[in-house]
Amino acid sequence: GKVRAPTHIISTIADDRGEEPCYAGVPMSTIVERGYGVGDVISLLWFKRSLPRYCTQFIEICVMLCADHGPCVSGAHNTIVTARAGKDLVSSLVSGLLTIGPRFGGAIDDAARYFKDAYERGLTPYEFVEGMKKKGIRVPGIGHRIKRGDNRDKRVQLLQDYGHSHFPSVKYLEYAVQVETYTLSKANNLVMNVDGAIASLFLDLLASCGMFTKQEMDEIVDIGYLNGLFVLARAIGLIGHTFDQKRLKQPLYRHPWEDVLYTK
Ligand code: Q5B
Repeated sequence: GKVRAPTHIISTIADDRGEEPCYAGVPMSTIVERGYGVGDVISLLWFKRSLPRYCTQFIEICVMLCADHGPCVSGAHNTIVTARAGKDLVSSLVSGLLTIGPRFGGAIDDAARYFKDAYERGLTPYEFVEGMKKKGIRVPGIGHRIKRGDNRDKRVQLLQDYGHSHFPSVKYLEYAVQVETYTLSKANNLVMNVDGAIASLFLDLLASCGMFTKQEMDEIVDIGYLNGLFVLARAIGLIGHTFDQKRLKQPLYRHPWEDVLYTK
């Protein structure tokens, strides 16, 4: 009889065997005919379901807002130096992507984990922030090198406005704002940053859109899907920086001696 050989790979998100590829069971022709956007494709390939338009639009806004933040940030700097060393597109791109982590752009997952845990345990912002300080952990999603209480990040404002006008509930965002109010009372640079805004609003999306069980939400936060938004978005800018340097025929970068403190 027919005996199925054991497979070496299990895959549940995409199928390329038929006439056209399917993302989470949705054929490519449907994706094109219905005018789906990149937010819909992310919702199919990452979350394995079609999310309501206000959710996919939120995903697209995150991608657009995080696509680039100028040449001076860690990722763009690495990409520019690599492109100027004559390396190819992929090398320039990954050298920038590799800087994404707990300090730069990759604080979204930890912000979601800590905000969710603190909210569920009913911690006041004071208890949460001071508890983190005792553990020697910086609050992820809080703090910025150039943004201040009197020079807020417009991207954070745009995300908050979208959540307030489209989401059924913004309880996690409201908690994060209370945390920010407390951290700002300690230091003017401790604003909610773009990672913190995406983290708290994504918790609200997961909790209130009616498409995820509590167990699914916990798994998404545990696995850590949300840094993927920044990685995906910033790749757009890093590719742009690579082309920019090549177009400008920029020479090999060498950091000036005057800007180094040589000491023993
Ligand atoms: N302090 C972001 O630090 C930064 C504190 C804190 C408690 C905090 C820092 C941090 C958490 C990680 C995070 C995402 C490293 C940032 C991004 C994308 C970007 C980037 C761009 C883009 C900045 C001064 C004093 C010290 C610290 C205390 C600082 N942060 N305390 N919780 N979170 N945040 N990252 O300015 O007593 O003097 O020792 O790690 O959310 O990456 O545009 O650049 O789109 O590309 O270097 O927006 O906040 O501050 O290190 O001089 O600290 O504040 O303990 O206190 P800074 P420092 P003390 S968004």
